[in-house]
Amino acid sequence: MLLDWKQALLPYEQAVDELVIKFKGIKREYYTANMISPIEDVTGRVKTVASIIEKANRRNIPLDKALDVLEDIAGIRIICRFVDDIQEVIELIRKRDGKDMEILEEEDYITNTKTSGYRSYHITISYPMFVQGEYKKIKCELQIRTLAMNFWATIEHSLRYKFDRNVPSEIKNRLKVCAEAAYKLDEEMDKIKDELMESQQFMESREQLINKIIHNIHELYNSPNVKNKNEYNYQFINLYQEGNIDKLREFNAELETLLKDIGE
Ligand code: 0O2
Repeated sequence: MLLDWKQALLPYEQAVDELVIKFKGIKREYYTANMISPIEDVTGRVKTVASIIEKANRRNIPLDKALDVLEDIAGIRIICRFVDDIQEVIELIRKRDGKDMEILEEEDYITNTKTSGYRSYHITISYPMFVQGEYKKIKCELQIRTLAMNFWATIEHSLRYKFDRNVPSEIKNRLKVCAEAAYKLDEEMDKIKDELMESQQFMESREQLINKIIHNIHELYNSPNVKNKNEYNYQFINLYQEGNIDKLREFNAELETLLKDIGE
C-alpha cells in the first residue's frame, strides 16, 4: 500500500501545534496570576517518516497500521524544573481528561527507571481533531520530565542514533553513571527549591512591575492633559538604575493615581 505520508501526517502536525499552544497557555496563565508555573518549556514534534518506518519494522507492525498503532507519532515534551512540578503537571492533565483530551495510558519511568537510565513520565492521550472537515482522534504521547532528565535523554538519544541503537557497553555504563548524576542533581535542586522559588517570584514580580510602569508611562504620553511627560521617563530611568523595588512600586502607584485623576 502506498501512503501519502504528507497528507497522513497533517492531522498529527495540527494536533502537535494545538497542544503546544495549550500547554504554553497554561504557563502564561500562571505568569498572569503572578504564580510560578510548574511548566518551564514545551516543545512538540511529529515523528519523521524514516523513524515511523524504523519503529514499525522493529515492532513487526505493518506499515498501513503504523499510524493507528504507534502512540508517539505526535509527541509533546513538557519540561519542568523540579521533580515535584511533574506531579503538578500530571494533575493538570488529569483534570482535562474527558474534556479536551482523553487519557489512554500513563507510564511512570521516574519511579520505574528504565534499564538504560531513562527517566520521564509518559501520558498517552487521544486528542480530537477536525482536519479537512473530518473528525479524527489523534494519539499523542506527552513526555513530562525535568531539565536534568531531559539533558540526559537528549544526549543518550543522539548516541543511540549514532550507534544505530547498539550503544557499546562501555558507553552504556558511562551513561548510567550520568543518569545517576542527573538523578542526584534533581534531588539536590529539590532541596533548595524554596530559595529558588522565592528568587524566581521576586524576579517575575519585578519584571511585571517594570512592564506596568512602562505601560502607564505610555498611557500618560497619550494623554493631552499631562505636561512634562519626559519627566516621568527620566524619573523611571533613575529609579530603575537605583534598583530599589519599593521606590519603583511607589512610583507606579503615583502613575496610577495620576492616570485615574486624568480619567475622571
Ligand atoms: P523518538 O525518536 O524520541 O521518537 P520503544 O519500543 O522502547 O522504543 P515504546 O514502547 O513506544 O518505546 O514506548 P516508550 O518506552 O514509552 O518510549 C517512547 C519514547 O520514549 C521513545 O520514542 C523515546 O522518545 C522515549 N524513550 C523511551 N526509552 C528511552 C530511553 O531509554 N532513552 C531515551 N533517550 N528515550 C527513551 P522513540 O521512538 O524511541 O524515539
